[in-house]
Amino acid sequence: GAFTEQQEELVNSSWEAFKGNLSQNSVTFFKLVLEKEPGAKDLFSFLANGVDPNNPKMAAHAEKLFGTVRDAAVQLKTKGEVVAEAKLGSVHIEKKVTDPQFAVIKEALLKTIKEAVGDKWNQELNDAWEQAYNAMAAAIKKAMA
Ligand code: HEM
Ligand code: ISQ
Repeated sequence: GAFTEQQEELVNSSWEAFKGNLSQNSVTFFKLVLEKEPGAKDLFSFLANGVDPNNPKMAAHAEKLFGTVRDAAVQLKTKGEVVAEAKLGSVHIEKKVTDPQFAVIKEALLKTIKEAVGDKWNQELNDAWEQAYNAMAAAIKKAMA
């Protein structure tokens, strides 16, 4: 269905909550990713020695990922569809990213948002992030094809 202004606001406000505690939220996120996908440490050089909260690269990558999903929400609201930059296709081809990995990242992202917003979490908030993620994942896969 259509992506509403209210859904975009839900994503935007929780994106601010995510960034407000970026370091801790990044740790939460990467721990969840590694639990489900231990091989991720071979994809991201800064994970080689486990989750190090003091490594600025970890927070930078998490911010980039969550920010790109937030951008998907903006695109959905303003033009009703999501287009990924060509570079996003080539990066993920080069890293041989698979469909099951897209599902792992989604679950970890949704759980991290839930922790980041605390008692402001609700199903509508979750659905808005999930819709934005699904649309960006589809756009990246299209750019990979
Ligand atoms: C790189 C976003 C899914 C692994 C990137 C970059 C972005 C991004 C923005 C940086 C591209 C650049 O350098 O300009 C996303 C989004 C995803 C997604 C929005 C889902 C909707 C995945 C999945 C995996 C993955 C499922 C596999 C676990 C990687 C890797 C890099 C990368 C390994 C290169 C990191 C580096 O060494 O700099 N992604 N990604 N991505 N992504 Fe994703
Ligand atoms: C996928 N793409 C870009 C950045 C990421 C950070 C953490 C986990 C997965 C990612």
